[in-house]
Amino acid sequence: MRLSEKSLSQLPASVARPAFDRSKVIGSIVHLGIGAFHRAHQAMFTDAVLASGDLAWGIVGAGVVSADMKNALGPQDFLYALAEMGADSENVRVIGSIVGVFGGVEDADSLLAKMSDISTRIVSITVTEKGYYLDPATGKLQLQAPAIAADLAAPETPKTILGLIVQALKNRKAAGILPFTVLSCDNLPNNGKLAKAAVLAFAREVDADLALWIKTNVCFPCTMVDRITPATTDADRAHVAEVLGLDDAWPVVTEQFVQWVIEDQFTMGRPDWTVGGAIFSDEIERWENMKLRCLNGAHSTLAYLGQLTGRETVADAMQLPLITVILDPLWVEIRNVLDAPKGVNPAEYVESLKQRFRNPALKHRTAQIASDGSQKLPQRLLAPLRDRLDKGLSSPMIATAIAAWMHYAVKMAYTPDDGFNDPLAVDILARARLSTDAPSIVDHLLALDKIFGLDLPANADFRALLIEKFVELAINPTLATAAQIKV
Ligand code: CS2
Repeated sequence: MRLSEKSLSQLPASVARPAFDRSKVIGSIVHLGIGAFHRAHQAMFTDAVLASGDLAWGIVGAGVVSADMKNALGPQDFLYALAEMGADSENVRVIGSIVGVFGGVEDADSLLAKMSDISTRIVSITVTEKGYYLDPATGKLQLQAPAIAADLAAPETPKTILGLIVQALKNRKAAGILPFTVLSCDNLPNNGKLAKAAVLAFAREVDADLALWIKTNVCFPCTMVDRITPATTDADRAHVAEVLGLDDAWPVVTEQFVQWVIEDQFTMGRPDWTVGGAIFSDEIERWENMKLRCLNGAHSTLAYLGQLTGRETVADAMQLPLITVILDPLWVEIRNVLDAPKGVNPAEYVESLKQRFRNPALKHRTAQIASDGSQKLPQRLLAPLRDRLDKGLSSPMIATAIAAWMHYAVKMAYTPDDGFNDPLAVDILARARLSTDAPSIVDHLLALDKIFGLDLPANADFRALLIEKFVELAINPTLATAAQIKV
């Protein structure tokens, strides 16, 4: 039997479920990008708000590219199980904060209508780094990206998140309805500011007055989001079905740790997410930098080294002495230029990350984290690198991490069943194949200005260090780097 409103009563007593009247919940938050992360994170915080008795804040989700989530959750009244896994304990609960899901391009018209409606007070987003169509090095909107160009050619029938947000705001302005808040929940530094820059750049192309109105009237709070949430597997589905005694087409498996820090700027009010443990703070940039550099920076490093050592999951990669020998000093380099939030001890923060990465219950694939490197390296590793360069400090471990990404790219360039996911894949792989000589490979990849800007390739000391680390990794017998590389 399938999980649904009707079958809730059959769940074992150990499984917590919504105790509020879901039929009274108002869908006032539209969430764009309803994947596993959103359902492990924001939807859970919002579920706590509803459980506290405030039914004004339900979520209407949208799969921006596909209808898969709508098809999975629709038949189960949008309920799903959230399995929070620790090293030796687990907690499975049913979340009820999602009250509707739009699916992909075919629902774009109804999604736009909902976003234009006065009932929508917040539009939140998790579309990953590349979903903002910003150039990673310059932060400029990629007007030539096919999806953006298509939306600009037909702005009244938008398909991208930027087109949808701008057109919905245009409709609201015309109807005299207050604008919603745009709440970015992606792993980008100053995510609210970047979302604002992307929306304004798009709006300027459509209507200069509208752009000005958005600039003056719409809030784009920044947020720091954190919860390690691997993609759901069939094994997860089977496990959750066993615990529930019911089938759930798309449960979420996550860790027990969760953190959400939000800048408190909302145009039409907001739920009291603190009841679920969220923090409202005006130190958001510090929180974001600590998380992006310490957690995500190390995560990417582990993912590339894990891929080069044949370790499929983060927990497996954490067992390798080679990796911890690199990670520990990497964290020191990052921490030395970190401006941590008040009251947070970065050394303790890093210790807690080690525990989280070692969690054997999470099968977090290094291949998943290794994807989209071009979009991730700048904020995760290049930002602390630049801070160190400004202070005249050398960064051998950050250079090692970047060299590991380069080796991963070269390896994938020579792997016939290409599994290299990156919006810049074609360019990266072509450059990785241009030469077999180690220093030239580094030069060709370092010349990707969309990732490294113009400053890093021009820095002779950094270039030399990067080549040194690239060669070190190439001759390390525990790493399976591409055989073609000549050192
Ligand atoms: C990961 C993140 O896939 C990745 O790049 O580093 O998704 C990470 O698991 C989350 O940011 C943790 O909050």
